[in-house]
Amino acid sequence: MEKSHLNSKANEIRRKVVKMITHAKGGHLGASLSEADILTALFFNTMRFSPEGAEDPGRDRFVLSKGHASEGLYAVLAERGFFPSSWLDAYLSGDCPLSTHPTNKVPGIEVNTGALGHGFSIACGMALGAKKSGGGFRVFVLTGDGELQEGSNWEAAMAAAHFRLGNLVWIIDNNGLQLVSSIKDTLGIEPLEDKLLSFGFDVHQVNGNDSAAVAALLDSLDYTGEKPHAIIAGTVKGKGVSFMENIPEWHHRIPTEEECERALKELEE
Ligand SMILES: Cc1ncc(C[n+]2csc(CCOP(=O)(O)OP(=O)(O)O)c2C)c(N)n1
Ligand SMILES: [Mg+2]
Repeated sequence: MEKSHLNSKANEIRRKVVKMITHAKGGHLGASLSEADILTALFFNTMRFSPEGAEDPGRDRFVLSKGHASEGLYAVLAERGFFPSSWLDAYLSGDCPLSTHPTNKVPGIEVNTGALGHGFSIACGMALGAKKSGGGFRVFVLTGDGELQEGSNWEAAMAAAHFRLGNLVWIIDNNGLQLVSSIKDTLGIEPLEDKLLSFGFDVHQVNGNDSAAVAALLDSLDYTGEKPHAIIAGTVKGKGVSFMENIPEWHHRIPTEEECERALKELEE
């Protein structure tokens, strides 16, 4: 997809997320709106991964370590044709395979996530596997920023540098909020850039709510080098809906029908 179309595609993803969560009366709205542009850049621009090649051993891999934000990923996968859009309407109902957290029963999803702090380690293992087997694929992992309070991420970070995983990209959805409050008031993670540099990463900052900018950055990385990449993606939790942006309760509040309508209207503009 042309980079100039990515931002409107991300907005379309947001509309689907709002509808799914309102209809199902469950999910994590703020987190899915936060990540929409990053996922759009990955799945509509960067990754060599398509429904036809879903089993191809050389496909790029993606791990949504912040698995609670499953709705954004489901909407993107449906739009890319991994499964029918009707599944989004059935989210959380009956025997629909789409549950609150991602599982590999869903086409396009590689690993089960939701317990924070595991996805980055899994992604490191995948990237190491690609290097050892000569598989040549790249691995992209999206963690939250609050998620970085889990110590396992820092073990994974050490391993990524030690094993020179230049084919690994760690994207941090840096929205400043976690479940009920801000990260800085709970357990701060700053100075994040200095930490990542000292761990041996090739570090970049980007506006994570500008899908075209994320895509351009991902295109510019050297995936054949020795340094793993880390992207600090500045985002807003609840992005795109004025009355949800930066409001902690929208981590998992469910919109009323009226709020849903208002949100969809804002996302059309
Ligand atoms: C190990 C673990 N502890 C707690 C939770 C509950 N939980 C779900 S989302 C969340 C906050 C995550 O914040 P962040 O990583 O910043 O993601 P965001 O929603 O802001 O994108 C927590 C604590 C969990 N899923 N896993
Ligand atoms: Mg966060």
